[in-house]
Amino acid sequence: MLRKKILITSALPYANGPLHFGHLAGAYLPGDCYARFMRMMGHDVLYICGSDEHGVAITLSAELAGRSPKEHVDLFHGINLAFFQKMGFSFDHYGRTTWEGHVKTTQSFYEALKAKGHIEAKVENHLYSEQEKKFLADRYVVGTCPKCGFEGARGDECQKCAASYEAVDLKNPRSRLTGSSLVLRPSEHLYLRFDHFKEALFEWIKAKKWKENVVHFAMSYIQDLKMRAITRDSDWGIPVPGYPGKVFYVWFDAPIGYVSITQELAERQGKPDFWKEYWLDPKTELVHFIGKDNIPFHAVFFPAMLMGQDLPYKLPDQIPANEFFLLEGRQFSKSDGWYIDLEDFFSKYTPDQARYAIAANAPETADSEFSWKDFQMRCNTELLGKFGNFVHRVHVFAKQTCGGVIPKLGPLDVDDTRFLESMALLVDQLEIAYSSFHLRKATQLIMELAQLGNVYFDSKKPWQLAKIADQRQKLDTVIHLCMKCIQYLALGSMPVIPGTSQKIWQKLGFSSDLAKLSWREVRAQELPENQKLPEPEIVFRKIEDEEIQNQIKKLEKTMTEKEISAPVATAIQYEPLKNLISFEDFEKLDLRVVEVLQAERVPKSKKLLKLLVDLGSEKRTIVSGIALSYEPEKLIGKKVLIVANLQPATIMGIESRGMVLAAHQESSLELPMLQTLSAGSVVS
Ligand code: B3M
Ligand code: ZN
Repeated sequence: MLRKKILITSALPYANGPLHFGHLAGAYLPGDCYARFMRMMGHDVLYICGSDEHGVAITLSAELAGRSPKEHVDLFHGINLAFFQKMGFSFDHYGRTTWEGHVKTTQSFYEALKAKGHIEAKVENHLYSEQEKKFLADRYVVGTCPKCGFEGARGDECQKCAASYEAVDLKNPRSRLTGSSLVLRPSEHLYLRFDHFKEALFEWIKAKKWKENVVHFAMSYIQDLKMRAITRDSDWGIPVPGYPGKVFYVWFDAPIGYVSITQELAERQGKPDFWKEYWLDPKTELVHFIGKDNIPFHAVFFPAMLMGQDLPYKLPDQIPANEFFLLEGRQFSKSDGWYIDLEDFFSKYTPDQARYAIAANAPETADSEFSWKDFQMRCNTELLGKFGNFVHRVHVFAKQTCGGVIPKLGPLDVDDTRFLESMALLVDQLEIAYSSFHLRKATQLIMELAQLGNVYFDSKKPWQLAKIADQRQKLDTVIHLCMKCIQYLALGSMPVIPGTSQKIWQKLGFSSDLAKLSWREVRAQELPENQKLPEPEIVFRKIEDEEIQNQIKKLEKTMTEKEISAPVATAIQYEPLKNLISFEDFEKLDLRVVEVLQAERVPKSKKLLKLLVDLGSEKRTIVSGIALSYEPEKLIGKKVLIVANLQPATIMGIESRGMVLAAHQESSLELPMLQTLSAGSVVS
């Protein structure tokens, strides 16, 4: 068999928050299973992944969390790496794009593109915050939707009418963090002439036998391929040579991370040129595992960047892109409480149970989901009921009736031969499934193999044979063949449930590390007769209904407690009207006009402003949750309304005496203001 060089990548996750099962199903678990299988097939596999640590998604959430970007990515790089380790991932290297060597590689990609005339500078208007003294990226901007007039519209698309636009098209654009209004300012940016690669990309993709959705997506992108800005105004990212204050756009540097992470590995191994053996060898097979939202970057933009290099970089050979993986029908979302607490999960269940349940539902052709009931079924009916029980009953039987060793294989009858042939056929099919990225199919085949073993065992009734003296040879043969089935189960399940597969391999009396053995050799290997068997042990435990109900209850509680984010284009949700009150009740309220004398942000709070207000007769401090909509300076001298006779309350250590009245609609907020009357006027 030809030994191939296979360079496998899984999309570099943003070090921006904890990863969850939803991520694993698309770009990660399929990649790990493929890498594990290909290694066992004897190929020279290099599996690369790491943290994507630049970009606006990082700076924005770092800012919201009150951390520096560096602190933020350090934190989540650590958390995500630990998660991958817990889940048994077999990356050859899990690097990060803040590695210092990544700067040089990214800049050299740029220099090569520039030298070949693929880079162009262009001046355009961008949104600038005079208060923050910087240009703001889309995600930092809110404003009024140019289509529907919704006032709290995001910088790139309107969450109310789903229109998508450029941030500069928003009316009344404001900073999402400070509320300050923004102005248009010209700024020069560098553009990569992707259009130069249109023909080459077209010819290249045409010859590819990729998944239909990938080809389709890529081709439609190419039709309208334009130049795209590859620089941003920011101080967090890879500096653009000769352009102070600018960094490369995260999607420019992130895929180059695949290369630089390989380079870092090479350096660590003391063979600095080792990376070239993969990236620059035309015989390497390059496989990118990604989620469907990353298709254009891996099938079009990054290949164009590679085509524009002097070095003969490998272009991807396969891009197995998967769909999305939901939790009980909704997107995983920690902030909405719609998630699985992983610490709790791993205190009860094993990584292999999770790997199997995710693989069995892998979102290969359509979105799929993790559901607790399905998880229970996969674990109880399949892993335990079919797989675990078979292994266990055969083992216990061999211990009790075959002297605790692998019994001898005697002459075969028709059933035995058929059993052997059917097993071999399933192993063949498993090879095909793993090689062709059909992980779901692989899990089905594993269960078919286990079921085949169960049916054979039952039909041979070894417990009856054991009672008849002259059936010894027959009995030994049956148990030997059942152990053969366990051997195949260990082999066939290694890529998906490596921990369990190693365990059952050892239960056959082997001490070798199965993952390091050759698939073909293990497959062809005769079971060593009389090999001593260790003590039997249960590999999967039953999951009780109650546990699952508790998990579902936890989620349902979230549903009722939290308002789960409504679908995009729904109508305004009006607050229900409150119960009637008497005039006397109303008269109890003391509403006043006050003038704002001072206003400042409350430290460590994004929402709160501390106001000093004048009621005419006295001055007071009021803490008000309006900082997302009003910048403090803009309020000074303004006359707003307050409830003056509300009991004082201490908010973030500040005594607040009164409450500012504000009108709300979804995430927008506006203060009613008076023009003529003076402070102290009564509202009734
Ligand atoms: N970090 C986006 C994502 O996690 C991005 C992938 C980079 S792959 C080079 O979906
Ligand atoms: Zn809109």
